[in-house]
Amino acid sequence: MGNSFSRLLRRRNKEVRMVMLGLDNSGKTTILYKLKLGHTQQTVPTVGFNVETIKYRNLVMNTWDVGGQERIRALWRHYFSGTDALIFVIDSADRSRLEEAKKELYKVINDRELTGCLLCVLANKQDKPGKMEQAELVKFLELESIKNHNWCIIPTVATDGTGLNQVLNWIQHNLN
Ligand SMILES: Nc1nc2c(ncn2[C@@H]2O[C@H](COP(=O)(O)OP(=O)(O)OP(=O)(O)O)[C@@H](O)[C@H]2O)c(=O)[nH]1
Ligand SMILES: [Mg+2]
Repeated sequence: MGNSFSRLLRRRNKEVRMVMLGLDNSGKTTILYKLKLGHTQQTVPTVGFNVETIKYRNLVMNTWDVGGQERIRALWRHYFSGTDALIFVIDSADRSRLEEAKKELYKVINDRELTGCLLCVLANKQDKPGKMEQAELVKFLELESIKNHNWCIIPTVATDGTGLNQVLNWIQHNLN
């Protein structure tokens, strides 16, 4: 009885580590605070990181949001160790930088320290004119070629929260 109760407690409080990466201005910090607070915060470019604990169903998600400016991308790898789920955020409307985003995505997911972690690609800013749609992004980013990660792509609008629940839901379903 006592045993199964403590097992239940442990299960109810499963801690996971999520890391959010992506180019600067893609929407990572907006997502973090929308998830944490339920509303949109004014953001400034992140120099360093933000970290918040997000409770979702049986999970306690320690969520790291790391600044994406080019000169600080070399720091990303310091956040990899022990990551259960990588959320890679794309500004779907910033077509001139999609190639750069793709390059950074593959650099990250081929890092040994991220072997086996879940990969959730967010096609963010779907509210913007000229955005690339999900199906087109799958092709452009060649996601079908990814064999070393369980991956998904989810269209989102961070500013109003569209799709964010689906992100947490997919991660929760696919852990274990
Ligand atoms: N229209 C629209 N704007 C968004 C969306 N998501 C984020 N933004 C805006 O994009 C800008 C950048 O958002 P941030 O969350 O600061 O971007 P970031 O990825 O944290 O950037 P770095 O910290 O520099 O890496 C802000 O003005 C947000 O309000 C979205 O889905 N739609
Ligand atoms: Mg930021």
